[in-house]
Amino acid sequence: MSLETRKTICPLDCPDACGMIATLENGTITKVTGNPDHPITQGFLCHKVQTYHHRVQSPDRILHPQRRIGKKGEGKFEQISWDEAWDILVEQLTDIKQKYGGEALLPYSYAGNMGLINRPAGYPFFHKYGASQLLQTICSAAAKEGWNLHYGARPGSPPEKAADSDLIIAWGISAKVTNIHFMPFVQQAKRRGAKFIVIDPYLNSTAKSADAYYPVTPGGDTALALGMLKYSLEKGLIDQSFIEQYTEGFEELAAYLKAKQLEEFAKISGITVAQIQELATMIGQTEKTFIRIGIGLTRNTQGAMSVRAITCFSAAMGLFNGAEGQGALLMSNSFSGDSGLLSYPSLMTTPTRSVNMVQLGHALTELSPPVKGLFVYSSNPLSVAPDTTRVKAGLEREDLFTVVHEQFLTPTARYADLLLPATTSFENHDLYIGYGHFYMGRVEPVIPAQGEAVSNFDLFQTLAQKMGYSDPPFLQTIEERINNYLTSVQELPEQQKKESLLPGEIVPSRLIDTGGDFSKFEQYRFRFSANSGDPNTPHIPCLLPREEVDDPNLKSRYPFLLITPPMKDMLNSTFGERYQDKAGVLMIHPQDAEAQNIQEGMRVEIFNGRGKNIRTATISENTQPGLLVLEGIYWENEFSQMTSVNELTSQKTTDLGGGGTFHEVRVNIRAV
Ligand SMILES: Nc1nc2c(c(=O)[nH]1)N[C@H]1C(S)=C(S)[C@@H](COP(=O)(O)OP(=O)(O)OC[C@H]3O[C@@H](n4cnc5c(=O)[nH]c(N)nc54)[C@H](O)[C@@H]3O)O[C@H]1N2
Ligand SMILES: Nc1nc2c(c(=O)[nH]1)N[C@H]1C(S)=C(S)[C@@H](COP(=O)(O)OP(=O)(O)OC[C@H]3O[C@@H](n4cnc5c(=O)[nH]c(N)nc54)[C@H](O)[C@@H]3O)O[C@H]1N2
Ligand SMILES: [Mo]
Repeated sequence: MSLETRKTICPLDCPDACGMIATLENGTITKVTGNPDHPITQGFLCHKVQTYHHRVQSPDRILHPQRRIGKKGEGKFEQISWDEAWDILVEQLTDIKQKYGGEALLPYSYAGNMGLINRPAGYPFFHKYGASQLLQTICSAAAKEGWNLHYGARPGSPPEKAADSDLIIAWGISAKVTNIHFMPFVQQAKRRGAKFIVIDPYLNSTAKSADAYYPVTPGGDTALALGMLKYSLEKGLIDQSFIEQYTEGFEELAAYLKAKQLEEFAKISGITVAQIQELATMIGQTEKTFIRIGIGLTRNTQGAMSVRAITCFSAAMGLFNGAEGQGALLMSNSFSGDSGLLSYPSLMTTPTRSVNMVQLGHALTELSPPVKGLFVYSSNPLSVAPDTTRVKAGLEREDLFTVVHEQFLTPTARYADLLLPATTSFENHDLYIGYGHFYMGRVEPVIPAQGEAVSNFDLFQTLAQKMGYSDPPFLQTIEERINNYLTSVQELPEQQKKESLLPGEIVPSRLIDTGGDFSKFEQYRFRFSANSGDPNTPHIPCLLPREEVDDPNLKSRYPFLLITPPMKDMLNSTFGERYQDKAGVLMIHPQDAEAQNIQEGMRVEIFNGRGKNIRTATISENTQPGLLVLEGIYWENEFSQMTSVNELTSQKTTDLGGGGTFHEVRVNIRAV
């Protein structure tokens, strides 16, 4: 028997981007474990990825090109050869372009595979073709805009710093679910006596392990951060010398805070005045404070504002001296290679229209001139995009040509006219970085491509050639694209910059040494200048109403607030294939359950004007009265009566960045 191990990296959309070791027995992967040499992975993997090889080698994988033979959505296909698939693609794409123009084709992709090369691999092709451009805003766009407005594009603090902290705050992040490799640093700090605090609308699994938990109202973080800052200002807890030395524009914010009552901030945040005072005092008195900011708190119509308020609060408290145990981490921003060397925007001869991916429902049903071709890869929009009733109405259109490049028969894939087999990351060459840490790694295939599956890179290189495109980017091999890109990555250690990163290697960003020290960057701006952004954006963080939650009409019809955070054993809708016999759980407070006559284990319909989702009730004090929690993006299945969570969410976007508002939803419920 031949036994060998190979190093790879987890491709999933998670801050941790773990180093993995795959064990092969006679060419079959029998085990995957965490790479002990990866400084963040530290030898362990999350529960869902410990069996990642079962997904890679699953008998349910799509391994051959297929053509639809049933009705759209029925999921009936017949196997065809790649030659036939290429013929259909070239014919349809040429026809769409000739009849309606390039913009009638809409590419739709996100982060099924975070590989730096494979993730944007379709871009050169779609630029050359002249397709509509997809604004990839669904996840972190609001977080990024909120951070950059005052900070500039500077990195976050390395997570390792939290190990030396005396106070760690997980703010809008369920680290035990979505960033578990942050937790060992928390545990290390706790062993030294540090306190761990969670700020979240519900008592999630991370909050259960915290020393204190503050149940903020969804979207109430701006009020909480500003309330704390007002109190700190009054009590002299702010860091005056840091403000003078490294920041500008504090006066306007201070004047705004002075003119308001603490009670107003308390009411909007859902946190009592006493708790605001307690939390602000604790932070003010603990020099080594580390704030881990989540993307979760940005998924509402004041989401970027929340990030702005939290970063302004952090800066005023002087959390950025670069001192030991001190800092804030939203996203690491630890490598900044030239993305043009991956996406080649220069191939676009005339600028084409942009479509926000959050508004796919609108794009497929109302956009004019209409979308005639949809090319989906590395995403499952019928599960993950908001307002999926509209998405489905679009996918059902007989005059829409839909291509889906996938590993599994997802709800979206069932609507494909042409279904193409995608490799998994274990079959690819690629580069990975983690958005919650400061390391980059390179991988080569662990196993050969399964069946007739092709990587995103190979799909689009071949398609370009079939379409007769011969520009240099379409002639590159994957190694050439990787090495070419690496030359542009300034943050690589000198040796790798000169000699290129080797497969299996994991290296730190040079930015890790800055450790979140603000003196190394430009001034921090409490007041951003209107010249540098949208004139409607307030210059300082401030209280504004939220579109759906504060709408009086919706309030009377849909009395419950809903948030839709991740489930531990799924990654967005990835692994949905494992849970096709589950509708998922609705978490409801005992008071609400009683008022609505809902008992534990009952089937409940959660509904609003957009759609519905059927789930099983679990009655729990872990949520607040009036707040429902639906964890997990389960695929629509017979147990949920073919409904799914994103029928309930809206196409409204965040205040900045055009992001998704998945945690700002009004609904009602009834037992079914
Ligand atoms: N197991 C698992 N891990 C994942 C994912 C997954 O689906 N499953 N998804 C991955 C992806 S793509 C991403 S972007 C990250 C996201 O990971 P996070 O940054 O953790 O963001 P969310 O998971 O959306 O929400 C985190 C927490 O924010 C809370 N929250 C919601 N609204 C608010 C609010 O207004 N204020 C505050 N303070 N908290 C709020 C939610 O209740 C939840 O507990 O996780 C990644 N990791
Ligand atoms: N209600 C609600 N909705 C949400 C969220 C939420 O918190 N609540 N979170 C949002 C967030 S943060 C995000 S990032 C989005 C995520 O949205 P998506 O990026 O669409 O995420 P996934 O559901 O993981 O779907 C990825 C798909 O890509 C496929 N895939 C994996 N690797 C490859 C590959 O190499 N090539 C190809 N062609 N396919 C591949 C997988 O099989 C999977 O079906 O969802 C958003 N939707
Ligand atoms: Mo995400």
